[in-house]
Amino acid sequence: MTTFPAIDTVAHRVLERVRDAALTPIAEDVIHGRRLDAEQGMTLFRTSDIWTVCSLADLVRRRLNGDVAYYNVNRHLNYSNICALSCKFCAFHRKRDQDGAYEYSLDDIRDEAIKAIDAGATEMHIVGGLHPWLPFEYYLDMLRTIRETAPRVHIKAFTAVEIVHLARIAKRGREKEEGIRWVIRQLKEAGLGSMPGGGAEVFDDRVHSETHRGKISGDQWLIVHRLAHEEGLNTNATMLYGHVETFEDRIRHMQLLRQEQDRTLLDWARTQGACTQTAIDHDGAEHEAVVLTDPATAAAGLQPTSETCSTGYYQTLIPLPFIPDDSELEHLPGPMGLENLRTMCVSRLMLDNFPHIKAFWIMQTLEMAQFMLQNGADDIDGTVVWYDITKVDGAGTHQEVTQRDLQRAAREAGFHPVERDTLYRTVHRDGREWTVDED
Ligand code: V47
Repeated sequence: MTTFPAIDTVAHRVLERVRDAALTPIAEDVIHGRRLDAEQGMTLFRTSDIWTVCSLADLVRRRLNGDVAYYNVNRHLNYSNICALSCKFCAFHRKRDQDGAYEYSLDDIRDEAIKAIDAGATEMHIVGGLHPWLPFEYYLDMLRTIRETAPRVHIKAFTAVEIVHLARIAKRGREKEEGIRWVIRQLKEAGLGSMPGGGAEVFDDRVHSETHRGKISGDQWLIVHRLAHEEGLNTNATMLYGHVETFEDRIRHMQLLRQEQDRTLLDWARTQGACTQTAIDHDGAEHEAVVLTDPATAAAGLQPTSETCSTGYYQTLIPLPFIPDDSELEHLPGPMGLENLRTMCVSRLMLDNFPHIKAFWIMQTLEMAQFMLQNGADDIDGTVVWYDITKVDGAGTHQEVTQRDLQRAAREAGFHPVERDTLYRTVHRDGREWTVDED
């Protein structure tokens, strides 16, 4: 593994080699840890000087996470593809009487939990469609079954839209915050450990009505995550890009997430002494921002952990490139490699209060995810095994890589592979046995 030069030296070199003069003030802001605004985000999307964009993202990524590349040993479980919605970008959903429709029984779920233990998995990542008939008890029983069968495996489950659906079927009212909070508490008591970032798509009304009408709005998605944080659960966020949205939509999506994380982390930042700055909201108002990418904050290793933060928070953003195959939007081309790379970089640069940015290898391909480790991403997700939601280039449902594959990908990219658990604690492994570094 080659040694990466000191960050100051790199910053200096980046500044010397900027080819697009519009990027010079942005580079200076990034180097000094100043928050970037929407216009600067747009410049990063439009410039032809991709080298500078990549170099700046890499600088920030190394400042926050050094030479570590995270992966995990997990199993994704998509318990049912039957869905009341018909989002146009989604090739996963089926109606109940349609070919290929399925739902897992509790016995199937128990078998999956046993397989997770046998594989030494630390996490089960569970999401499914909005099933019109399964009762609320099914979801609680699912969690309890896994808890009983595999007590040490972390359950990361249910996107915000599923939580709202559960509030509705539990007759707690889908619009009401108390109902959603009640659902989150019930799920937590049954074994839920955190929430994945799915279903955020792009927070924009036009995109919502063109591609996923009927699904919860961006505002509702953000509220569910806010409530989950208040209930002590860490969550992730996604951005599904490369279909009908604009660059402006992507930047606004990032700004809204960044603003929410400011709210969530402000108390933590004040007590820990992390950098805060005055920032302008997406709608023009001023607020106090938490900037983890500030050089002093990053050098002090100040990142939220479950020990130091009294609430949950966003851990990672996962930019998801739209995969058109078999969806109603199949006529759209979907983003290509450079677009994916740039979006990863811009995400890293804009989301200065997210500790991690993930390149989900299933959607990016392992080859691109490896490259993205050098361009903003510090995590490539896990062994996965079965994945039903998207299939790149005709892949089947079995989409598995070994730990060795993930470690090799990280090493080849010049990083030190570190197995993490869902909460980004280091895992020490001996075959299928593992322990975790407590915070
Ligand atoms: O919610 C659906 C998206 C998401 C397509 O939190 C599509 O750690 C691209 O959220 N092309 C599921 N994307 C995946 C997801 C995820 C993945 C890995 C890690 C984490 C995490 C979360 O995939 C869905 C939807 O937004 N999606 N169809 C498509 N055709």
